[in-house]
Amino acid sequence: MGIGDWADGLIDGIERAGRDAAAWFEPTLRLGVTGLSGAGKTVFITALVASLLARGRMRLLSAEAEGRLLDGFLRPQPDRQVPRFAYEAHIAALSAAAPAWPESTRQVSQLRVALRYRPAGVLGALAGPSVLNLDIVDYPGEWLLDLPLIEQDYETWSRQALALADSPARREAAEPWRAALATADAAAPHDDPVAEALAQAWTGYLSRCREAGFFALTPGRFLMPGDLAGSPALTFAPLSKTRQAPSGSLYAEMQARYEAYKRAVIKPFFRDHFARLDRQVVLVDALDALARGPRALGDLTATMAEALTCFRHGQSSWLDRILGARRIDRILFAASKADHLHHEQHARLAALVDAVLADAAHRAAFRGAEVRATALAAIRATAAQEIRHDGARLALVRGHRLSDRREAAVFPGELPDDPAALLAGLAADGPGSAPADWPGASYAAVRFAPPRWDPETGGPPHIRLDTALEYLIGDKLE
Ligand SMILES: Nc1nc2c(ncn2[C@@H]2O[C@H](COP(=O)(O)OP(=O)(O)O)[C@@H](O)[C@H]2O)c(=O)[nH]1
Ligand SMILES: [Mg+2]
Repeated sequence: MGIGDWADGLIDGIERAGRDAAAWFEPTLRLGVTGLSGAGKTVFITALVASLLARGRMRLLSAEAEGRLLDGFLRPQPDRQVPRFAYEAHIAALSAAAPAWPESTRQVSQLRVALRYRPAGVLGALAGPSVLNLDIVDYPGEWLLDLPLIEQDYETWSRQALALADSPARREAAEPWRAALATADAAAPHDDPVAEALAQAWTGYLSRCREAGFFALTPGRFLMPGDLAGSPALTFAPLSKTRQAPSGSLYAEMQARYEAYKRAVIKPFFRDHFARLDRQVVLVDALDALARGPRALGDLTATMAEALTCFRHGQSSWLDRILGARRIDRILFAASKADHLHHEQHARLAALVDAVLADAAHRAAFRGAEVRATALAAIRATAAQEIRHDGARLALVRGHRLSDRREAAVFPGELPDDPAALLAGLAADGPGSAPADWPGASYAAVRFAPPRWDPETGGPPHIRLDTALEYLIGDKLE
């Protein structure tokens, strides 16, 4: 590092200190928000931030209920290398004349909300207000699936990835990939167009799997390249080991790129983002997986178990070393979009997420973190309704369908009363061999348009967002 860089760093520091002098002494809490694609991360963060800026609907956040939460406001982005969460664009979409769901983002992003509060008790009355900086970090859950690759060599990863692509459930999605693979010669001299074609075929296979409802798709960054699209570290594919793979061969180059992916993509993510989190929300769209059928629910369960190994001790010696004594001390597992169900069924939805995660949660403690499961809707797009149909009482939800904005009452189906038994049955069938449909049950997967609401009165209507927040940050506002 030259003197110039050093001086720049210093000036940068002074500049920031001047602008935000108080921030130096203020505690910061880093809250990670993750979940697989479509789980509801962007909507969750947008609703959470809106609800902290105008707190009309946060009655179950105790600092708010006790009148101690004085103010919430956005602060400049503390980490310059990390994209800012596009809060304004998302809130503009949601509060437009015809409200629309925000665009999904495909990379890590972050936002800082400062909360000014009066500490509880005598101290609060004497000492005056304090400030907590809440840094919210949004990252794709798919990236967590890359952790095992750090300790896997190319040969092992290839063997497993190729075997999965050959499994009965995925064989169809892998058809074009197999055709591309058949034309490649691993021992031949490396040629960029050949490598690119293979990487493209592999990415195509992953995205067809995603459309079919599968989540276990490595490398995690291929479907969410962020700013790395097209880079050589993302231009590889699995190959079977050949007897001869001299240096300069396709196999050797793929192997080198795989190692570069680990070094330049996976490790920096865990080191710079994951390892710095204090608390974590994991959103799970369990209802969608249930509606897609046994196979999708089984895959979700297996994928979540895999993703959550990152939160446990002793799963990766590399990660244990990076984390050292640091740890996440609270994790909230939340079934998102609970407004798709009548509130009578919310307990069953929470039980379903609990069952989806039970395996992962109970096999080992999450590095000593406290763990809780809940069902919530970051934005409530429906109202509950009960009707009588053929003499039976049906508990429905009513909202505007996203497709045509017409009002519709939907009976999403009766959730299983014993989700653990249901999942045990799926696991017994073995991976990928579960049937595609539920015998004797069906679930409607309807997308609703977001509701209209007046941002002046607080954040959007929600279900248990305030309870979730109380669990995640309530103790830091005491
Ligand atoms: N009804 C309802 N739909 C939601 C909610 N959260 C997310 N969604 C739906 O799920 C879609 C994906 O959510 P998003 O936050 O973009 O998912 P991400 O990929 O995890 O960031 C949205 O476009 C909405 O259609 C919610 O709280 N209620
Ligand atoms: Mg998103």
